[in-house]
Amino acid sequence: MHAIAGFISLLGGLSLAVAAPTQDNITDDSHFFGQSPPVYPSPEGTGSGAWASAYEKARQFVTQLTDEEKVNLTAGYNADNGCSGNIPAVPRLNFPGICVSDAANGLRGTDFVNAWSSGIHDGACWNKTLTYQRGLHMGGEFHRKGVNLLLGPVVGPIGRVAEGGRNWEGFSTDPYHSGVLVYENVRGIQAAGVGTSTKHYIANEQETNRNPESVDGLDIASASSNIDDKTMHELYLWPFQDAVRAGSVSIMCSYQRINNSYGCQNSKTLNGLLKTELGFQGYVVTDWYAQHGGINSANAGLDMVMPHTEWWNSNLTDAIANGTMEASRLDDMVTRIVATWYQLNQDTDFPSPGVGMPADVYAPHDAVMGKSADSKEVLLQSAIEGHVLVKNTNDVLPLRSPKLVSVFGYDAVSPDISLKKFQGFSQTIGIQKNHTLWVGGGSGANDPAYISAPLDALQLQAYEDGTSLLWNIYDVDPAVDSTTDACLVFVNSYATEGYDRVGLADDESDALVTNVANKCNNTVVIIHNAGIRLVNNWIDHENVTAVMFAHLPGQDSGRAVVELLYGRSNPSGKLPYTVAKKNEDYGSLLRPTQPESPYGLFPQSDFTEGVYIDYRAFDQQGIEPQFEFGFGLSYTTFDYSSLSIDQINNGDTSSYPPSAPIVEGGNPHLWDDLVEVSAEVKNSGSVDGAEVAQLYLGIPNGPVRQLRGFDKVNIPKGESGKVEFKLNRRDLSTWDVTAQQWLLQSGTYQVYVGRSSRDLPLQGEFTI
Ligand SMILES: *[C@@H]1O[C@H](CO)[C@@H](O)[C@H](O)[C@H]1NC(C)=O
Ligand SMILES: *[C@@H]1O[C@H](CO)[C@@H](O)[C@H](O)[C@H]1NC(C)=O
Ligand SMILES: *[C@@H]1O[C@H](CO)[C@@H](O)[C@H](O)[C@H]1NC(C)=O
Ligand SMILES: *[C@@H]1O[C@H](CO)[C@@H](O)[C@H](O)[C@H]1NC(C)=O
Ligand SMILES: *[C@@H]1O[C@H](CO)[C@@H](O)[C@H](O)[C@H]1NC(C)=O
Ligand SMILES: *[C@@H]1O[C@H](CO)[C@@H](O)[C@H](O)[C@H]1NC(C)=O
Ligand SMILES: *[C@@H]1O[C@H](CO)[C@@H](O)[C@H](O)[C@H]1NC(C)=O
Ligand SMILES: *[C@@H]1O[C@H](CO)[C@@H](O)[C@H](O)[C@H]1NC(C)=O
Ligand SMILES: CC(=O)N[C@H]1CO[C@H](CO)[C@@H](O)[C@@H]1O
Repeated sequence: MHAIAGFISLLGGLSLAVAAPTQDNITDDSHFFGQSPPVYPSPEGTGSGAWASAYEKARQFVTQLTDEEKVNLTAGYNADNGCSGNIPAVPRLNFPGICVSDAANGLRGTDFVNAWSSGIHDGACWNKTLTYQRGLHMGGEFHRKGVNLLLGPVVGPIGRVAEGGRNWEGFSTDPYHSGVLVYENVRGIQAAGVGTSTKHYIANEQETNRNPESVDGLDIASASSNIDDKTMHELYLWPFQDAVRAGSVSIMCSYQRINNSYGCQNSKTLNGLLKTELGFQGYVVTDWYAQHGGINSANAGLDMVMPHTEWWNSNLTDAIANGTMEASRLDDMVTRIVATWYQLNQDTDFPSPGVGMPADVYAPHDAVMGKSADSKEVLLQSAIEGHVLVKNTNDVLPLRSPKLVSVFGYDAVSPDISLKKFQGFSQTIGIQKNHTLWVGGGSGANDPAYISAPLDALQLQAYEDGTSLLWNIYDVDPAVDSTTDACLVFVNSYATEGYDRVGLADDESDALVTNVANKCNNTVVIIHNAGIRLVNNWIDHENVTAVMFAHLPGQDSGRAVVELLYGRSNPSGKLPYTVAKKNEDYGSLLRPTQPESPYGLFPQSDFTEGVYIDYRAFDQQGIEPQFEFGFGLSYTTFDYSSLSIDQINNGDTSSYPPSAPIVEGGNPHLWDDLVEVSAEVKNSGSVDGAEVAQLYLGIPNGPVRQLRGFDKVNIPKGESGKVEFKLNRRDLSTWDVTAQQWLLQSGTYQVYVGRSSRDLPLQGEFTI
């Protein structure tokens, strides 16, 4: 039955059913993948561990509900407020309803909130404490605005496709890095009493054909991400596992299909991987309008539909009456939803859903303060630490009391932000040409309380220290004053939900950089980049002396970059992706999969590269990158020594994890620490700084190197610090398809510790 679920829903989900496709269009034998195997019934939430009390209260609550009330709790409705979605109240039982809203980098579409740094920027910080703090403070804003559930964080897309339009919303192209940060972020946000809906589950790796569409009367399904089980576990599912372990109360299912079955009705990914293997206790909510099936989707493990449903409503109770659905499934859906409300203490300590958030921000409304003065430091620190310095010839940076600084480029100035709900859904030339880029576009955009644009912050600096400034924002070939000490060129690289990027560089920005460099022997390039930005057209120009990837810092953008340019802060960010020397180096993963022409009714995206994306692919194929994953410069230097490796597994080298009841995150023994590694890092330069020490592991039969640890430490000049890494059972294991388990590999594990994925001065090994 499940084998044709995707097919049935496709027909039902689209308005124009012309030239009905046959089953053959799905099970094309030339594809090595079949369909997602059926996994039924949907596992009920058990209320294990930390959920016990919340489940007890939720079960009690659910016994008091009528059928209509139960059905109401499973789907959104239009509440005429500024929330991205709403669940109606049950006034009879003092349940006020639920407000859910975007985004993972600040509350979108309202006032009195901060625009935080985006996922890619947070990833570039490599600072676990900061990721937690950023989450905690941002979560506080959602709480004060009565938002029960924050629609984030993002760990899918992870960044398989270099031009992917939403890669900037996630932390990193590495599953371990992404997993560590999503864990901290979920815990931080939820510590503020606001739920997280970690998204987009799963393998939502391109925007092209993410949704079904109708072309010339033919219905084209969304792209299918076809992934083998090993790759699924070791790459795409990995960070979701960390999010579930952190207690993420919700998971958002994705638009596209997995092995030909839609993300929100795929019983293998929802009932199987998420609810059985990972022991997920919260609820699965659709991405907006991502429901394509009725009772099928409920039976496959979907719990809530947004923003509303044309499929469920009384059909759920009809289906129970005629035997197509179990009553216990509906009770489980509602129990999971209500349990999260109790789990986050939203029953006792929560403002009215969406308070002070009118649907139209220009309609009369009360001023409800989301932001808080005590967030200032974290907001600025998270903006600063995500900048990555990649070139600094002869230490031209930091600037040392310059008499004249010239500023160039459209990205230096502030935008017009009078229009709330900034979305910028357009992608034609690859840049935001009229203003600085602090965030990408689409539902992941955010609304700043103010913007510190680079030129604004430089003006303040000039006022403070007597620097003279010249600026020319819109000329592509500006004149340069010959007495200029430094030419700062600000450009950007845009990306938005809804579109994959049109390229990894653009001609106009490259021309601007080259034109300035031809006239100015100290050209410093700062790029606000929503994803990978190639620099090969000018990186070797002798006058391009310094380059900074500034990512998407949020509203403190200009202030942060000036702190760094003037040396009051020392750059400490590292790239969470690989910058290639040329497009072709990304191979078939440069661009999204396109449907076959003229009409591929069921576009197929085969993930045949396995786990070999980003640096794993460059390492495997021996391709020299321009700037490797994990790379970033500082104003000081760090020396590595004294590698120490200790096996602390007490002789337990069984390749299987000890069996244990599944808790959130899966088998709890996967988190048993088995090996401890440490090293000494000395700050050998002349200023204080912070280093992100990285540990890469060569697992027998696996990729050459995979990130399995990082430790960011502040080290004063001349001093040394210890960096420590703990490797748990999952870190050392590979997914065994036959055993359906994470298994340790017997053999020699290579251990590398250093500054980036390719600058690894310390090497050792251990054997299992
Ligand atoms: C997808 O198909 C592959 C190949 O048959 C299989 O290994 C994998 O488990 C399937 N995954 C899902 C989610 O259906
Ligand atoms: C269900 O929700 C709707 C709003 O969509 C509301 O009008 C209706 O009264 C609710 N029904 C019950 C029984 O609470
Ligand atoms: C029940 O589902 C059908 C599609 O199968 C839909 O047309 C109908 O509107 C649904 N009924 C309700 C009450 O939502
Ligand atoms: C049972 O009810 C559901 C919802 O109305 C409907 O989609 C389905 O076709 C019905 N099945 C049978 C066997 O009547
Ligand atoms: C920049 O602003 C001008 C004037 O408002 C507008 O015509 C142009 O389309 C904008 N360019 C971009 C790339 O947004
Ligand atoms: C570098 O800048 C100087 C002006 O400071 C200019 O004379 C020279 O031609 C530039 N070099 C190149 C390669 O363009
Ligand atoms: C640029 O040229 C000026 C004048 O020749 C020289 O004083 C200065 O050191 C040069 N700057 C750099 C960064 O090479
Ligand atoms: C990490 O972030 C925290 C919180 O903002 C900050 O106090 C700390 O200095 C940062 N650590 C490093 C090594 O940069
Ligand atoms: C549009 C399209 O590709 N349709 C194909 C679906 O499968 C049948 C049977 O294999 C073909 O005849 C159609 O051409």
